[in-house]
Amino acid sequence: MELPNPFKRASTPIGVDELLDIAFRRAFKKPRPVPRRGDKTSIYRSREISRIQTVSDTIISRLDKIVKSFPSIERLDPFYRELLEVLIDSDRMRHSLGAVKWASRTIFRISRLYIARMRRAEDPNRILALRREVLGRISSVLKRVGPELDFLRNAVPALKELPDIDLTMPTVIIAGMPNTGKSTLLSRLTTKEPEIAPYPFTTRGLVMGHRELKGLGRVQFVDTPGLLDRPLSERNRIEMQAVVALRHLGGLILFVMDPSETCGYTLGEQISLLREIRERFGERIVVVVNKTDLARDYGDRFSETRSFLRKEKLNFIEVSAERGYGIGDLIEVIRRELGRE
Ligand SMILES: Nc1nc2c(ncn2[C@@H]2O[C@H](COP(=O)(O)OP(=O)(O)O)[C@@H](O)[C@H]2O)c(=O)[nH]1
Ligand SMILES: [Mg+2]
Repeated sequence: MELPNPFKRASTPIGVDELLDIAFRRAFKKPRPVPRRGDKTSIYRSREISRIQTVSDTIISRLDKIVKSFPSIERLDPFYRELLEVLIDSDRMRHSLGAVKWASRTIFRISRLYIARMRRAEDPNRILALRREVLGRISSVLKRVGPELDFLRNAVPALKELPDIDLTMPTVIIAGMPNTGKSTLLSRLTTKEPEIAPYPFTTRGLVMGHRELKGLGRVQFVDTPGLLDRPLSERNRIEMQAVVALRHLGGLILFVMDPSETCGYTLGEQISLLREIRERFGERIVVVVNKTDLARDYGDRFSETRSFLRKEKLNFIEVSAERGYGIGDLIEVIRRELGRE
């Protein structure tokens, strides 16, 4: 089953000041022509009413476009719904979209109310006063939802970048502590260009790469920054859901270890994450002992790692993702493991 990213078409809001600027410029710099019929006051009135309409139509259509461009969270596939919970605060997202909807409705209501009042007004000063008042009220409604628009503006780019997942495609999930070499390995194994901080907003997410494997066809490789690179016991309930969501993908886990500890984490810390992931994801794990190019400098820790992995009867392979050593063998192991379905 193909699961295209449901947020691909989500529209990124602009800031409140920018939106007001666009709406006011349209109304005042390039006003719609109004029929030059009737007395001076009615021409004046039509012009001012037309300005209110331009401002409110412009703002409302922008706000509605944002709301409509989001998929309904309730109807998302559970995989994306669970992922959303960790990538951003989905309650906050729901709240923000609700606030934007509220602003659109309120601006519609206020402008209608004032237009009716202006139609009844006979005195040009009164018409002008009403026009000023309604524009003030429209601005203040919009400013009230400024923080919500800002939240969405930050959230949307990360969501749009979520990969399309295919639940039927053979999948390899890459896990391991930060800086052990997961991204480097992903780009070695697939056509994926190495990505630097792909998610500036959340630092969490999924990075995908693909590769054809003989006998298996296209295989998807998923790097999981911020998801499978910290002790699971430090996760809250919602974060655990996302880890669980990854299990929907099934497949094989590559657990990357860095015995040199140049990643900044001790072997002990790496092993305890490995244990947790093994408990959650079962036995289909291949441990990738990375940075073998540093094995000469850190021989003891490489030996310690090997004897631990043998003792635990874990399937492992030694590589240097950076230099490309052992990658061909790793691909063979992956092919064999995935072929054992
Ligand atoms: N010496 C050495 N460094 C590596 C190797 N693989 C990755 N690195 C380095 O380790 C650091 C973290 O790598 P990265 O792929 O970003 O790790 P990630 O945080 O697990 O995705 C980078 O500076 C890489 O250049 C390797 O095989 N040998
Ligand atoms: Mg990385």
